[in-house]
Amino acid sequence: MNILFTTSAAPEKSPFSTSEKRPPLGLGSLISIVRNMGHNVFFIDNYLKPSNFIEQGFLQKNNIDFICIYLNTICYQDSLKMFKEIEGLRNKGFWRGKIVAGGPHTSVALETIPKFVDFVVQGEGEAVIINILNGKFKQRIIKKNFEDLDSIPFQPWDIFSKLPYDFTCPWMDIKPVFVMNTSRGCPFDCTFCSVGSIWGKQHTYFSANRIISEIEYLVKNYEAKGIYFREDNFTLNSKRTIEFCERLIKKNIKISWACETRVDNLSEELIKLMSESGCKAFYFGVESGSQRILDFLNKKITVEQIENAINWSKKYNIRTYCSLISGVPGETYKDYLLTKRLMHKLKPYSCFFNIFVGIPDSSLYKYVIKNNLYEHIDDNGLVYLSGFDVKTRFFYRMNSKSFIDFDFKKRTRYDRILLFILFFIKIKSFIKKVLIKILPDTIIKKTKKIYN
Ligand code: B12
Ligand code: SF4
Repeated sequence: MNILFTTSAAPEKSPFSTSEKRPPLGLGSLISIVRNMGHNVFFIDNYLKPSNFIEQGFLQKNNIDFICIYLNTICYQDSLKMFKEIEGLRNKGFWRGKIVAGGPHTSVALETIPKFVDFVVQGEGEAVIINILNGKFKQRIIKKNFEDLDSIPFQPWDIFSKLPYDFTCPWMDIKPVFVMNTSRGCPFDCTFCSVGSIWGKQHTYFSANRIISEIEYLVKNYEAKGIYFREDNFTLNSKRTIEFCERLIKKNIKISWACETRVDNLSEELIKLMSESGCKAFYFGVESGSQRILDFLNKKITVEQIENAINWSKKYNIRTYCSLISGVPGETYKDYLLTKRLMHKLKPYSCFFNIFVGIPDSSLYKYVIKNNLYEHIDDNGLVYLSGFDVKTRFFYRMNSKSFIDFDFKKRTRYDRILLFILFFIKIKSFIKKVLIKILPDTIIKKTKKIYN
């Protein structure tokens, strides 16, 4: 059979960055499984590069039997457009194949998926994809967990490596860096995160051996210099982390690697071992330097754990990136200052403030809706709190219209302080500009010397 796997294009405006283009690893697993069964696979990544393949008759020309689409909430408007175009073809009798939808959006907003979509897969696709293609499923909505992650074939790197994905990692000065995802599910329940409702609390993972085999394959066939573990929490299972590092060292595999992790499951001893095995960077979900906000987010970490993790990482030459959040309900300017001061004190390699936007099905989302704390909900169901526009100007130095077409009006006390600071910054730069214009060059040079 001819099977097409595809993704949806990113919207023109989005409160989440859509500029990082990496191979879609979930679809990758399914592509490899379907190929191994002898089917003919096609792949179009509209997120990487939008195409109007449906209009151009791709489905008819290639006799596609099944179109398998990855859905996420941010890109869902484009998915809807695709669905409607495909159904249009079917109604006119131009195409007779089936539509299969999967990906995070199927778990968080099932009700938004049109009834004419033939199969909707929630959660993992590995255990069900073959039976869907074989016509063994009679029900439309399917959910079946998959335990044996080690049995998943390697990613279709032959396809992915030829496409213009980002094969770098911002914290490693090497190339090519390949992304891997080696675990699923998270036992934590951070209120702003929707991973729990997509994957559940059960944590399943590739064994250290399975990860190392794919790394060896990437080194041998694609001259991989680095691996970036782009997943929720690479180090959740410490036993696996230790085994992974020890094997890399024992097998003398010279690869640099980076991972996303939490500050609470790292000890100095473990960081030392990770560094010895080639670990070069950590992406930490730090979120805040205010214990009050960390507790409100149910992050289950302490400021002390943040300090320890960053200081130990520095000691063993591991770069740290801290992902921060601002604009959650009840946050004050003082909370922001605590975060800012913590970052100044710890000096991570880099850090970035993300402005809170509620993702459907997360507990904070439900809390915001229940207590009517939002000022706007967009077409995808994302919720925006008052002052979103002030915070985009303050944290991103951008107008909120670059992210969402909406006029925010209400202000919290925190917003008013940020507005005052923005005003002060504007005045300062205005005075600077005027002084540069009116003062003679010699004085400006002298003042610059003094200040430098
Ligand atoms: C790594 C990652 C990225 C990477 C790589 C993305 C990628 N496409 O692989 C980058 C940085 C590029 C990225 C970008 C974005 N991401 Co992201 N990302 C993740 C992360 C941490 C892991 C993704 C992953 O590899 N999962 C493992 C694989 C195995 O799972 P999977 O991709 O979901 O696929 C499985 C199933 O969903 C299913 N399936 C998927 N598609 C299909 C299709 C069919 C037909 C079938 C049958 C089954 C099926 O089967 C697959 C195998 O089991 C997740 C969090 C998470 N734990 O999932 C967030 C996550 C998926 N991202 C999210 C978001 C919002 C985005 C962005 C929209 C914005 C952003 N910058 O964050 C973009 C969109 C990119 C895109 N095209 O999808 C959200 C999605 C929420 C939602 N409700 O949709 C998540 C859940 C994180 C969160 N904030 O909650 N992301
Ligand atoms: S933010 Fe990370 S640790 Fe918290 S629930 Fe989400 S995936 Fe788990």
